[in-house]
Amino acid sequence: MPWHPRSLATALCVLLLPLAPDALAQSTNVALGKPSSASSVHPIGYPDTFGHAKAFNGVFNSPDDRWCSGVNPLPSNPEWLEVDLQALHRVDSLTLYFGKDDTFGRMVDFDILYRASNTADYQLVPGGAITGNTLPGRTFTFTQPLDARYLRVQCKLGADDNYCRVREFLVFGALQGNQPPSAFAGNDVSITLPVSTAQLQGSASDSDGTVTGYAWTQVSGPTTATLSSPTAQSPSASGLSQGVYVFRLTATDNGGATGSDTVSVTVQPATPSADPRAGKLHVWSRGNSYDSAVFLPKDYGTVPGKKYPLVLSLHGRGGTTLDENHTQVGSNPEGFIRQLIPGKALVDTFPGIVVAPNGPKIKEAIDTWWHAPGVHALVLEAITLYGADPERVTMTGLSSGAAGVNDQIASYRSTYAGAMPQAYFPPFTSPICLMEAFPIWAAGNEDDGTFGAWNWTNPWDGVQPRVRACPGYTGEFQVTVNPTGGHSGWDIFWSRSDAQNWLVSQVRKAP
Ligand SMILES: [Ca+2]
Ligand SMILES: [Ca+2]
Repeated sequence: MPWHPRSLATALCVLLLPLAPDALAQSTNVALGKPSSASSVHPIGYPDTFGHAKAFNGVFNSPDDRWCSGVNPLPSNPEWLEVDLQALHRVDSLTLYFGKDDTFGRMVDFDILYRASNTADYQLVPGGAITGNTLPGRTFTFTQPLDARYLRVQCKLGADDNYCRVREFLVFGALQGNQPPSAFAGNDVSITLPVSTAQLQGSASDSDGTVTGYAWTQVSGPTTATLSSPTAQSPSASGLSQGVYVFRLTATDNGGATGSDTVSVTVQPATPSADPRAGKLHVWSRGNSYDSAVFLPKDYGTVPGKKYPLVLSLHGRGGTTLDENHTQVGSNPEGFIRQLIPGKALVDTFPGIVVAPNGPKIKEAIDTWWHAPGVHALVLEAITLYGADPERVTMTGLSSGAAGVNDQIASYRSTYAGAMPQAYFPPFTSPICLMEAFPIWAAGNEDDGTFGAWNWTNPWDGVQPRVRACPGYTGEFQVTVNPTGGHSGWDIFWSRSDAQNWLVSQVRKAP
């Protein structure tokens, strides 16, 4: 018995309306007269006689009013017929009528496919893979309605002459309500001050229409940002401060429906730039009272709150660290600071601050015997001024500079974490065992008359053996003696990496 679409539609309404009278619109043949296409059309009378539109013209009781393929299908290369419903529809059922009568021109093997948009993949309708068909027409009813815009019959085998024939293809359903667009506000953004503008990247799509407008609003943030154009697809947000901002994109479609999405913009604090004096020498002018050459490490100023070790460097009698007018660091400053003049590799790696005061002139010549309270005041001021770590202050000096170091050991030892006197006699403190808690590394040449190697090292009353004999000695008192070289050699010693590391590795002991 042939199927009659009108009685089918009536049957569906009777079935569906009592279930959900308000939710579902009446089911009608929504394929009627809709645009169609086909893989091929039989050339006899093309296109009018057997064109694909014939399958959607509502005439199903006239056997020759049909689509007929132009070639025979293969299972691997089916012939197809497709209708575009022009918008997303709810599809409740399908009915197909095949050849011109019940036997000739049937489709034997075929699939029925659907998709919601032309960017989606085709899917088989439930029960839509048919093989060995013997009926002149078939109906497919779906317990769960399909969301479809495109429907396709894919014919793999026809009866008799193996052409594919569809007299009528009826699609029962109703237009879906307008689907809202989907909006994407872009990937989350992070910027770092001083950059204070972020580019927003909006996009949107609409499955059953077109996107007609964009609107950006600020949801939250530490300040009110300025949007270059709140109705642009991808505006910029400027005037941003440190913190997290959230913006919402709302897209509107041609049916007035909206979809929205949010994006966050994180504004990181600025990376501090290095102090302009970092990684080089500069003059610290103190009104001619121990004006100093100062070295600041390469990362100085980039790490907020970082405390650096500080090394006091004292030159010898007649040496200098500054030029005559104290406006520039001398080209060849004397003392440990000489390791940090431009071009030295240590400039890039030395992790400490070095303060190298310039001795005052006595009459016309530099004649430096360091003034102990004045040097100590300089060190205390430098700790504050340069943000040095008060637990990691050491001192080193050569010759009369080492005498200056000795004076600091004798009078202000609790300020310092260690001392490295070179080419001078040892300090004599009383009682001598007070020295054992204070790290010292002395150096000099045996044949240097001013070094007094004997006083450091002689086994009967040398400072080093006597300190090492103290109860509780902790092994921090060392002397490095070379046999020859006279009154020199300090630059060689200070160029040793173990000596350089020692100066910035000592930590002040509890007094
Ligand atoms: Ca027809
Ligand atoms: Ca829409």
